[in-house]
Amino acid sequence: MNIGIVCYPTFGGSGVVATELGKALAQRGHRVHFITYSQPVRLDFFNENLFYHEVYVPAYPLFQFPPYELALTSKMVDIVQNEKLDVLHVHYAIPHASAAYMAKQILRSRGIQIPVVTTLHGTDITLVGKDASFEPVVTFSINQSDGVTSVSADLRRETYEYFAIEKDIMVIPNFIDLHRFKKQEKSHFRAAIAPEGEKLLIHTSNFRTVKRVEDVLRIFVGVREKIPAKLLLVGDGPDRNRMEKLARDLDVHRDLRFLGKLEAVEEVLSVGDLFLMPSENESFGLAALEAMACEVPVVSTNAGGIPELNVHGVTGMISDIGDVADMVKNALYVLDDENLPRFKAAARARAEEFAVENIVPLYEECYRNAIEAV
Ligand code: GMT
Repeated sequence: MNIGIVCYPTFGGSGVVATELGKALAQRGHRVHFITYSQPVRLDFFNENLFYHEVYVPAYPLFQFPPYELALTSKMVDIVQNEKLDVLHVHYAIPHASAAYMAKQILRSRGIQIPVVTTLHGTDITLVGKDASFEPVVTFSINQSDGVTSVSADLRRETYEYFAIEKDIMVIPNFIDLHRFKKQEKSHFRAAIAPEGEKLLIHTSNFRTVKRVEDVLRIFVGVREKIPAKLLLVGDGPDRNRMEKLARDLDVHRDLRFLGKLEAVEEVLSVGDLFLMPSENESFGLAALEAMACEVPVVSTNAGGIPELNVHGVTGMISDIGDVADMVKNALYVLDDENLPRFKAAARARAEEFAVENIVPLYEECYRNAIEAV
């Protein structure tokens, strides 16, 4: 197939899933055209089946808000028509699904039919999409898609609960490249970070409020009171400065490091003993899946789709949102030397169920259905 993928090109989960999907599809012989405003961060290699088309928004003094959606629509029309795409797959409803709807109408007026598949990733539904500023457009553009997928059953449930959706939503979970995400030999790194054999806790996120990074620090404080431990925080975002200050106020700053945005996150995960995901909202939890693939068990909340990934008592432990005391107790249980090897092995085994090879055929099936539907 000749497939167009529209996504955010950033480190965020939806952009990572879209990029990894495009790479996997290209390896399976499809031609994949990425359409977005800059080179996706994980689109970092050459493949004869991969193409990248940049959306350029011309500046004009009248525009207080550059009309990205219009430039994106025009680019979609151009690429569908000239590259003869079979299907357009947009990741994250806002504004990609409505731009795709507009592109589809323009193409129809030119005698070209293009099926649109929309993948809902999370905050496009649970946070931003519900806002009255966007809800009518989100509802309409989902209903106008020829195929709709969500990354967890919980996100599908929430979409039906809050939006008047008439379409079937197919659940296609996040997936992982197990050749890239596996435990690597990084003992020199571990020795540098935890020279006294301390347990190593890891958190990666975009440091937004939904991630509750403050709870990460408070869990770490509780764990460190009982056992020697270090904490690595990967990523960056709005709450980072506040968290650096809080770490100093809590007097744990010497035992943790903020590593910023990292491309090779699997190298850091390879030295971890426990991954912390105390999110308030998480449609799937790709970051936890990446950790599990590197044999790192997860202490998480029960938010959104996390329980569809993290199996309580097997791959990690689950607590209510905000219950820091319970997460401290759970972390200590998982980190106990009697329990840790079992949790590590189970985390990897669970991650293997989400291997890219198992999940990508589901998207191919969805494309075929959408193409037949138009
Ligand atoms: O986690 C984020 O805030 C980024 C966000 C995104 O849209 O890029 O991630 C969402 O999509 C990921 C890929 O499907 C999911 O694994 C994340 O759980 C989801 N984040 C939230 O629901 C908060």
